[in-house]
Amino acid sequence: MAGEPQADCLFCKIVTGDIPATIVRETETTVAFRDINPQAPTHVLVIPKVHYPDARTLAEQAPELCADLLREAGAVAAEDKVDDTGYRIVFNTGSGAGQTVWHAHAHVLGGRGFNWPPG
Ligand code: DGP
Repeated sequence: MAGEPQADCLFCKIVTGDIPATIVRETETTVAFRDINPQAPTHVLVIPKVHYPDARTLAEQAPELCADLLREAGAVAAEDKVDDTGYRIVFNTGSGAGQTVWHAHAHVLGGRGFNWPPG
């Protein structure tokens, strides 16, 4: 259920520290950590501490938390010094779009060039 910790959720376990991660920032409501399979020199995932299965549910049920995620994405980019050159924030939403972990997360990618349209 949205908002409730999920026993079988990988990212809930990163929030609790049961699964280790390279955490780069933490706030009262969010955690940011490096992706295990980076696709760019900067590839950080920003997640809400509370479980929501995807970006749409998060935006609909907790819009202020959704804004926290976007604010933190910018802070990560600034800390990694990729904000001047530009960075990409990606929410894969649904398996057809590549979502594999069902705990809402923003990918923050930077430090290289990007193509449009994305693959
Ligand atoms: P997505 O495919 O959009 O659901 O993104 C999930 C991302 O999570 C993917 O880029 C790889 C990353 N990931 C999966 N398992 C782990 C893990 O155990 N630790 C970390 N740091 N990242 C993980």
